[in-house]
Amino acid sequence: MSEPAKPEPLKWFAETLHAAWQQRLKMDRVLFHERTEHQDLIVFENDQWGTVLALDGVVQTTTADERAYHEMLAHTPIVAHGRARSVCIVGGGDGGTLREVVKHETVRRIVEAELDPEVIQFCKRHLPGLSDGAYDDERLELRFGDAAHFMAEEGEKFDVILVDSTDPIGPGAALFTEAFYRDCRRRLNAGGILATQCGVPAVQPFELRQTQQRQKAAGFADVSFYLTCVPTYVGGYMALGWASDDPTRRRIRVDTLASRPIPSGLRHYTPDTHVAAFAHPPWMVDIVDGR
Ligand code: AG3
Repeated sequence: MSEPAKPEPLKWFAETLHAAWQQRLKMDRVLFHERTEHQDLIVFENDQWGTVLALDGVVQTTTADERAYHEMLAHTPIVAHGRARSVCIVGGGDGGTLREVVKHETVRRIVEAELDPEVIQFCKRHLPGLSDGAYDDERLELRFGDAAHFMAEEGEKFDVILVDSTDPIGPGAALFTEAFYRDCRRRLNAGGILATQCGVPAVQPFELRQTQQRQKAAGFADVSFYLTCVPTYVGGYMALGWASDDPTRRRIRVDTLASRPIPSGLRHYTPDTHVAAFAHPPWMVDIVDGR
């Protein structure tokens, strides 16, 4: 009698982001795994979260929960601005942020500064729903290479700058410095808004505290943050930094927001979730104030 075939051992992706807490996702099928010149990229399928993209051992996005991140990162500042014509996306090579930005017809020009051209290529191929054709948009100009260098150039100004970065480990660290925020401020038009990925406060309190301090040090008159919740960014709320020289942009009333053009078919962003995102639990205020 022949031996029954042994079941394949289960393969798990174990995230390496936190020292004392780890999430694991079963890799039902690996679609792509490569070490590029810049980073280790993997895309796999998972029954719970759909297609998962991880860079250097950290989950960057999943097709099941990415809207909570991309919609809030993009629409909150664009709708608060009210007449954004030019938007710069720093990072964001998976195309999710770009997909949301192109939904705004008032936006005439989009520049995306991405380190790694390979990320865009393989995301288009393996996670096509993330960019959903947005890389073909005529308003877009792609700039490859170090986005911190790009921001440091003397160049055009934008109404909104969205920093869709990794955490401040490896190449992403340059996008969390005071110098970088200073350059962003210089590259904003009057009334412009900078929004930045600032980590999950419960497990990365230093990331929120430091980015708030540095954005203030960079000279912005109004520095704050807003919240979303992305299940595969473990630890609860995720913080998105908000910096502008115009404090009124952060305090737009819900009915004013609702009277503005808002793309249809959104799954997470509404004028109500926009306003609610600026409600800060006291423990987060303490993190920012260093208590
Ligand atoms: N970049 C943000 C990843 C944050 C991971 N951090 C964490 N889980 N604490 C996402 C890129 C999506 N376009």
